[in-house]
Amino acid sequence: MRIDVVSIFPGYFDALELSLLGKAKSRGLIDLRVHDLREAAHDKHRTVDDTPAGGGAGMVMKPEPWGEMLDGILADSASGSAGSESVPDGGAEPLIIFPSPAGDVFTQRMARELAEERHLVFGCGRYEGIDQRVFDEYAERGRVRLVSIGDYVLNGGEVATIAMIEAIGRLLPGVVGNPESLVEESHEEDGLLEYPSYTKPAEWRGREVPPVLLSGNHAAVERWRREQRIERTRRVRPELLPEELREA
Ligand code: 6GU
Repeated sequence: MRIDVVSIFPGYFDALELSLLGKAKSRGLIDLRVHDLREAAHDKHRTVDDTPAGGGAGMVMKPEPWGEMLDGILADSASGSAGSESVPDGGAEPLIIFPSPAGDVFTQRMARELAEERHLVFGCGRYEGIDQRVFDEYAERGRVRLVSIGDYVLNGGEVATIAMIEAIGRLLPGVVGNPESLVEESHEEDGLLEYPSYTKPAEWRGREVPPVLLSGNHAAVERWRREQRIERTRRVRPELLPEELREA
């Protein structure tokens, strides 16, 4: 998958060099390109923001640098450098995602959908947001989505973008070594939260690993884990419980 990120703080994305995602990048599974929006601002001070039309607090991101940057990325994508060989939706045009608290909420389901894309472009806004005409322009020319990572406010789209890239990236073929570890976890398959995990030693500070996990009885272990998942979900996130597990 190709991923382009546009931001005035490209340094945020150094974090994606670490761990599993960094390895996926160096192995060529993820082609991540981070762009500094200021490279497309041509005045002496490389200005990317201005006062809001109609007045009010804060600053708004100017449309021209966004237009130049996104035009360049879209032209490059169309010229065929996004590696259409290895992805199911390899022929599709890029999807532009603007992280925004006003967007659709990002979920594991959305991560799975986005993992099918050939080319994602993340446009990270700062300040009070980006001039509306940027969204309108690219929605008219192609595919645009506003996406929120939850009901709280961040200072910009960078941290939200990192979260989304990590959730999407780990679903790409070959990124996670053991694909089985993708199946049993929270929000996957049946929508239940994860069961608690333990390792050695069998006793630590007087706290024991639940005996069933040391019993060697595989069926009993599976039963216990499922009960734990249901109990935890009922306690912490009752709204996630599937209909048939709800108590009247
Ligand atoms: Cl995607 N952006 C910002 N600025 N704040 C958020 C968010 C995104 N998602 C939740 N809060």
